[in-house]
Amino acid sequence: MSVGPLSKKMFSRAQALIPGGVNSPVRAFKNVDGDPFFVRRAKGSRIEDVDGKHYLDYVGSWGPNILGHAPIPVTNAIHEAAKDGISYGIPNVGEVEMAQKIIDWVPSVEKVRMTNSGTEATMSCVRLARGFTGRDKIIKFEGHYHGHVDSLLVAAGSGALTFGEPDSAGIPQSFAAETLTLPYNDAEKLEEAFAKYGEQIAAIITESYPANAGLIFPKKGFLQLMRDLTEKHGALLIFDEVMTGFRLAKGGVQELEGFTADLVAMGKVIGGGLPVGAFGGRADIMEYLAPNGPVYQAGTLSGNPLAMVAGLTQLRELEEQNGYAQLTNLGTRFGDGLRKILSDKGIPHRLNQVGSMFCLYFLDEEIVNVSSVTKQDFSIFKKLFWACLEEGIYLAPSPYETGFISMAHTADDIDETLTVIQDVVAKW
Ligand code: HOZ
Repeated sequence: MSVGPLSKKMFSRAQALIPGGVNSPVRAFKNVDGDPFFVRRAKGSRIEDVDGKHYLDYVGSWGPNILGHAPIPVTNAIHEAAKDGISYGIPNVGEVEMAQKIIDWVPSVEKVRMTNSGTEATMSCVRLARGFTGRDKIIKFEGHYHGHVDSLLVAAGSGALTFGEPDSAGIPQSFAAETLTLPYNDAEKLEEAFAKYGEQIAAIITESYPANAGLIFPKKGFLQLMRDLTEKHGALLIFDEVMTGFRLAKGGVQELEGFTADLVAMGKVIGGGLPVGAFGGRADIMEYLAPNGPVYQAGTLSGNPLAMVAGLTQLRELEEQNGYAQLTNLGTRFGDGLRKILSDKGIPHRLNQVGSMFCLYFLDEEIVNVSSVTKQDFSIFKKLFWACLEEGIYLAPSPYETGFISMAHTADDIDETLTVIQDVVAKW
């Protein structure tokens, strides 16, 4: 199956003008061996492409659209706020309200600064950790993706895994040398790294629940081990909650796991679909930032008034509509239904799902890190992806990406999706 003629035409034009025809590699559909469709509009749980075909969307702009596409409270709030100015570059009230909301909701965050993306947030956390500790080395885990930050684009997940180039060209060896990459969920390797380099390690950075090599959960005790080792050796623990923050619970995985990090990177849901990131943590560490401290970090558009209002409105709606319970119900309905369909058909699989996030793996073993993920037969995923797209179900176009359900999805949407998948696999 391929996409419609107008999408094809637009993609040819885009490829002549934009590298690969896309502004973020994973959008190019390379990992499903095809070309992308171009969106015309989106509303609620559905997208319409330029050829007029409709899709039930399980990508949701890769996470931010937790209320669905173009939710009226958010579009109204943006519209109203825009009348008073689109950007000031001067402190505005929305920034303070957003800071208050984050500090109220996210355990461990005592002070917070806004950025324009999750990449900026993780990059700033790493710089701050280095500035605060006076050390250079960072530990990251294989298959964890923290945006396209130089020192973190080593053995990274998401697009970097997709294209089989874990180490991007253009990153000096000397930068990469300061990044120690370890297999996730491997306690022994983590202890060894601290035994060897403990005095030089500024921080561990970890995705709270790794969600860029599918969706992986920490083994029992692994988060605590990170906490204990960082404390013992005077290093910081950075939690990347860009994917999970505000999506799984008000306080993200820190709340779910009853766990606190020193610094937290946030993004996606917090911006209501506009380009937003944030990072925060212990006040004594955050005070190292300019203008109070020696670590420079800045942004002309950071704390943009429209982005603040969009994010605040989205968070308010989530709270008022008891969103997390609703999302968990939908996620469970989807997960249970999908497991049953695949089990009945005897298709080996693992479906990792928490709340409204999920990833389907076509192998039947516990997924502990990126080595487990790459064992699966990707051709099965591709077959499912295209068959679903044909029937108007848009799954993430890569087996390394996590799927998202929004509050605009209904139980009927979930059942429609399950029926499509059941019909698809019945023919296998
Ligand atoms: N895995 C990425 C989100 N964390 C996909 C989105 C992108 O890189 O454009």
